[in-house]
Amino acid sequence: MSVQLTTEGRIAIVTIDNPPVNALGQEVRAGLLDAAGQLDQMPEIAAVIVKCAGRSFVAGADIREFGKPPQPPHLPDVLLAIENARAPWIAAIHGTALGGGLELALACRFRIADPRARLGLPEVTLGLIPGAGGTVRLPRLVAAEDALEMIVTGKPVNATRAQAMGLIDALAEGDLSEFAKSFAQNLPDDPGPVLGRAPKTPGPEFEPRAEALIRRARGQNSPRAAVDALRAALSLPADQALARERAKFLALRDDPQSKALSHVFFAERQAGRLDRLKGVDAPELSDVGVVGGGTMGAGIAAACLLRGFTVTLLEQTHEAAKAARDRVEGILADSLTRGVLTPRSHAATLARFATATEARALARADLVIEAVFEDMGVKREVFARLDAACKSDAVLASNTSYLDINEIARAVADPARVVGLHFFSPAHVMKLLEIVVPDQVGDRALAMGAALAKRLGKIAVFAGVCDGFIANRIMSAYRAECERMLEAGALPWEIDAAMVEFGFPMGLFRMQDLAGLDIAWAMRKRRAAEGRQPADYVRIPDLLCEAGRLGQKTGRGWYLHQDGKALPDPEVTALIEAESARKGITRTRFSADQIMNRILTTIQAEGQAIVDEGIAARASDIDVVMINAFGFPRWSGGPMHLHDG
Ligand code: T1G
Repeated sequence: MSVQLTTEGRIAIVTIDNPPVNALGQEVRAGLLDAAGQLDQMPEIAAVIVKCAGRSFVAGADIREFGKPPQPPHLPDVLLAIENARAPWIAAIHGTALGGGLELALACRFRIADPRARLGLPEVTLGLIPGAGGTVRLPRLVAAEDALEMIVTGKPVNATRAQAMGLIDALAEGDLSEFAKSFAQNLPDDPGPVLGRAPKTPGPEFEPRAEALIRRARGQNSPRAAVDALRAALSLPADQALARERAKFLALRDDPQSKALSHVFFAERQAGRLDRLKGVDAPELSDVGVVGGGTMGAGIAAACLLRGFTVTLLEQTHEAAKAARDRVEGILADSLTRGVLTPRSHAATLARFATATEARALARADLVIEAVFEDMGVKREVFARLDAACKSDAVLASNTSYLDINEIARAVADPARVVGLHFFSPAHVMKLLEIVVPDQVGDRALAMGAALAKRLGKIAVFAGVCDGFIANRIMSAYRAECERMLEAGALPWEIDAAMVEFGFPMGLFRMQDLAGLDIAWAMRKRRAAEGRQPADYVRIPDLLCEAGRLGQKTGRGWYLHQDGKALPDPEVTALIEAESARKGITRTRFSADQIMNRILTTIQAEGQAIVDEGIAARASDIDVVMINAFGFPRWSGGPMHLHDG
């Protein structure tokens, strides 16, 4: 039974038990409705506690039911029965109350929460809006501006904030169940059903913020629908507002964007799975070593520190170690400024950080991540040193973004302990982590990589060994296609505009100016030296670099950078046109659709090749990589989902 009803004296307890996250599937909805009906016939019951077994309160509707015909009883009806029950219901929340889970709590007369709980309405992240009264009940409990943030951004709030907002009535002290029973025996004055209360009056900040959130949503539909539903909740009688909300919710359920976003939700969880790891326990992981304290190494060290690891960062000299420490402390100071860390947790985090110049300082590390200069000789020398200095079961990882990890692994006695962990810059911000699978890697090293990703809150994708793994290999393919379009008639800002219009946060050339053109230039020169230059090689990027145009850091790259703006540059137009002429190409105009078709076709073809070669385990992994590495619009579902139509 996924819903059990028990009584203790005049208190009834309704327990939801639907692993893994107590989603509100059809059986749970029916169980709740049945319990409400039974309790209305039990006059001896003075109050009802609804709580969940397992690790969390209800995490929402069952996303696996989306795309299927909705089955009765429908959640809004179940919640109305609870809201109008004879005896007041009290939601006892632990873990997370999300989506329909929070809507269930909002339909209760009172809400109490464990201090570590989080409460949110993430429906917009799935291309939906709350569909069971969330947009109508929430602004009857909290300020309109707070309701706006929760509903339109989908970001959860912690229990302390929830209490301050008026979303919950009390923070549980000690055991949640015992606290709930005590609360039920000493109920505050009954404020009546939430729907019977007047909505809060929005302040002057409400509309400007609402419009800003709609603009930030770019091509996604649900944030605008969420704002519209909230505006109705603030101005219409509750029953009319509920009807508006339900109509918008059902329309969004049929919108391709919600199907795409549900696809991404499950794809991101599946990407971190590898059949060979089924049944392999996550190894002990608390002490991390990082070798190399440049931008990547410092970012990786900070990411690990921010998630509670002890970190030792190894550099070659004391000066380099000091510079690395400054970089890491700068990131942690920013976390303190942004409130991610409190002064106390900031001090505790710093206490877990050490730098060193001798490899023996890594003797206790469970995992060591190398992030030194991208040169095979340098990396092999580092791994040989780690092999001697680290404990025998330490996993050794390389952050290399394109060198052959199999060759790196051959530098140690037991290659089974070498894995690739490819972070994206900035490492403490970007969600994606490519776990690269060398030929001789052992399950334990792979499981260590997966455990690290989970602890860092990153999205892991397993990648086979090839040039660029998954993300950079696809990026190289569509970058080459864009460069061919430059020769054929397009201009950088036209290609970037088409990509932004499609939903990318930034176009390819603008992004290259930001990162710097010299990195790719060095790689192209190396490939040329190895005789690996393609026949249809486009010289235009080299011509820019040879002219000293290395991107934003030199004031000129693909764009002219002035006063913080990236401006089309006639000099670049002239350089491109001259190169087309030199190759005897008659330039033609490209529409935004033509540009995006060529980019999408290239991405999809390279993605399919990566799957066919077994570099990626499944097509949806390509979607996960493109969305989380390069900002491919999430609401599209990703290039392979789009291709499947
Ligand atoms: N429905 C179905 N399965 C779910 C689920 C859900 N809502 N949430 C998680 N799972 C599965 C997930 O696929 C995985 O399964 C397992 O649970 C553990 O998840 C009416 C319409 C709750 C914070 O958007 O944010 O309510 O892969 O790996 O990292 O208005 O899951 O093991 O087989 O993520 O500890 C709104 C989505 C729905 C919450 C836990 N709710 N879930 O994170 O574990 S729409 C959400 C999460 C809605 C109402 C509307 C997270 C989590 P498997 P996990 P986790």
